[in-house]
Amino acid sequence: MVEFFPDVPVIRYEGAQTKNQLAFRHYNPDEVVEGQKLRDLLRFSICYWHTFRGTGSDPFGAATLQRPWDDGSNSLENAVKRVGVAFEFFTKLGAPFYCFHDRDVSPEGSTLKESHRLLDAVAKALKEHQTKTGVKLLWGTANLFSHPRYLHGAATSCNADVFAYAAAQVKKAIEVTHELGGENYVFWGGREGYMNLYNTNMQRELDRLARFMHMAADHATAIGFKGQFLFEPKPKEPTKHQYDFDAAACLNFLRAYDLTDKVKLNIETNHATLAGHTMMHELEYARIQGALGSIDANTGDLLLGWDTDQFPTDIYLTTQCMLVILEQKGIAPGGVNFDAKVRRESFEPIDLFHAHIGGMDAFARGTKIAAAIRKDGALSDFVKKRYRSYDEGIGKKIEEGTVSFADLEKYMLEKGNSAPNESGRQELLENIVNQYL
Ligand code: XLS
Ligand code: NI
Ligand code: NI
Repeated sequence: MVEFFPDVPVIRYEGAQTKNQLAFRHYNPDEVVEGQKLRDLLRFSICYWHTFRGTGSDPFGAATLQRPWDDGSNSLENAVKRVGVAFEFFTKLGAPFYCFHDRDVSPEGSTLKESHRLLDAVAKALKEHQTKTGVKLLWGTANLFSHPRYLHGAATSCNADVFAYAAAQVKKAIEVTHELGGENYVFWGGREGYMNLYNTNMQRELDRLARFMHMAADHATAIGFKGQFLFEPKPKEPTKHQYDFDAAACLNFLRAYDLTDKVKLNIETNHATLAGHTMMHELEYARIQGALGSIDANTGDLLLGWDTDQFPTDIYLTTQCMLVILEQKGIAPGGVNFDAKVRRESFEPIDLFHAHIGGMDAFARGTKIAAAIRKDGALSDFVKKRYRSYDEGIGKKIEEGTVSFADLEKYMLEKGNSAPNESGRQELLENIVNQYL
């Protein structure tokens, strides 16, 4: 068998002291944290688009990531060859899952029929490699944003034929995801938003987006696909405003259109920060509503301010993610998908390994730190105590909904004044978190 990364061995856990840069220092897949092996808790996934189709081009410059295995063509042969490269990569990294868009694994044909045929051919190769390696599909999705036909959007396009085309593409993508045993299916809006409200009927666009999702859910039921549907928030880019702006906007949309029992959220760090939130905020907001389905692990650059999709190496970030994820006992059937790309300056294939090793180690480390904080109740004890006035007396009655404004007025007139406040202790808690890092 041809090896595409002949100089890279299978990446193993060697512990924090190792000098080997092609080893894990913190990610030991068999290590048990809060009753689960890290492998099962983190469910790492590699994304096909950045890792195997990323070119390093940016608005100012051409591709820099010329891969030795890729002839740069759009041929089926080239696409099938890439599958072999991808599975060698997944296997060497020990990543249990991967994700793709239809058009990153297989080329767009000159007709829809041809595109379907090409996707089927590549899916066959994907399935063979899945069977051979045991690597599984975390989620599939459809690219409804690259082709010029989607310039006004897909499900929200003003052109009904484009809606129909997108529906046909998603129907096929769900079928292929099902065929490959995919555990989830993602909707990321791409161009589902607007550039200018003067030419936009927002009501019709939102109605169409909801109709599209209901049709997708109906099709999943019809073919027996039981995977989880995920909606991925992103506030802007490429459009000025995307309808899937943030977790709160997505949940409002899902609730308004009766989709909450069919669709959960896939939360991405760089999208959270583009929306002016922290990742922890977005995760926590989704979690408390029972909607945290999966994460796209990456990070942005706060000085650049666009969706740079960098690999997550910040231990505070991964600790905060894992505080939320451990609180809901893991992320399955979702996972931690590295929707991240190497910089255009990091153009050698080996950089793909360094990038993923760093991300996996950062998450493993964040997991252990978060578990230690949780074990000691270092934050939760404080928070519990902070809200204790609602555990009894008048607070309890407020929570139970058994008092009215009139009752509270009477209570306060009798009491005269509210109990004194206590310190929020933010600085102390920040110090405490640092003690675990
Ligand atoms: C782009 C999105 C995309 C989705 C899948 O910003 O993150 O990659 O994850 O369509
Ligand atoms: Ni993403
Ligand atoms: Ni992104």
